[in-house]
Amino acid sequence: MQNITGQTVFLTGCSAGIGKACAYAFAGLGARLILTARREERLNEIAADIQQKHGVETLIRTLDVRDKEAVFATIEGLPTDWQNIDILVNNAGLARGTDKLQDIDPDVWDEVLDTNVKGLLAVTRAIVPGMKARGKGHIINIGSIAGHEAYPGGSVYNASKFAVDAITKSLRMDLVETPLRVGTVDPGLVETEFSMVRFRGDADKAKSVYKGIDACTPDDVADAVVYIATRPPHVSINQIVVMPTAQASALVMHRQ
Ligand code: NDP
Ligand code: 8X3
Repeated sequence: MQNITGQTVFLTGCSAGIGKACAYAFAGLGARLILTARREERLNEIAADIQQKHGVETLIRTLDVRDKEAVFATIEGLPTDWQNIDILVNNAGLARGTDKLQDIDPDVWDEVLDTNVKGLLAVTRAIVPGMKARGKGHIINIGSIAGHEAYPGGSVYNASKFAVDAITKSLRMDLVETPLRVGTVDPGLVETEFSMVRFRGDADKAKSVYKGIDACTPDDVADAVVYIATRPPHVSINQIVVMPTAQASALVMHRQ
């Protein structure tokens, strides 16, 4: 296992769920963290708790990844001692509803694709040139089983996560002549705020997604992310699929 103490990790969407768990997991290994998301108050609470528990340095930036000008300005404007980002975790993302394509409000296409795809592109575009110049860097994207298999009512979210898979593979090729590494962690069901967001606060609907299933936790996914980040420099873990034991594919699961 590679020591990543003192390395700088830039995380998107770490005010909740998987991103938040990744922040704690990296802090536990002594990394310094740039914590980003839209909800500043949550970031403040998380940063304070992380500093208290792990004593690592943190920097907070409120950031909507859909705003590419803000993405570029935020990353360009980082204090000098935070500019050398070693690890990027592209985690910010969401789904909205499970409507059939013919019934989806077109604004939903923009929200989901602008976040999951164009947001990831913007953050990556802003950070990779510096990594390349320094000859050091690791990009870890959070994809999904929804990027491996389409399912009914998944058109837009599926498209976004298939795109994450394609971007990951293509970027790995674009960087093959460099020491940089690119990987994805692609989870199945993980119990987070994801379904509350997907179903716009309908708690019963959100709960039913995980009913009778011992779903993965955000920590299970963070565990895979730090595994990828702590391999020796000549080893690239390109993809990890993390599923609950009771889930065999996007739609095949055993509910108690
Ligand atoms: P949560 O809803 O719990 O967390 C999502 C995070 O993304 C929040 O911190 C939110 O922060 C942030 N976010 C959303 N939109 C934006 C935006 N425009 N700009 C910046 N940050 C944003 O969901 P998860 O933790 O489950 O989701 C994390 C990732 O994991 C997503 O990419 C999701 O697609 C993926 N995933 C989730 C699975 C699951 O079953 N939960 C399974 C497979 C993949 P804020 O609102 O403060 O901006
Ligand atoms: C989230 C998992 O199966 O709800 O990416 O699409 S799923």
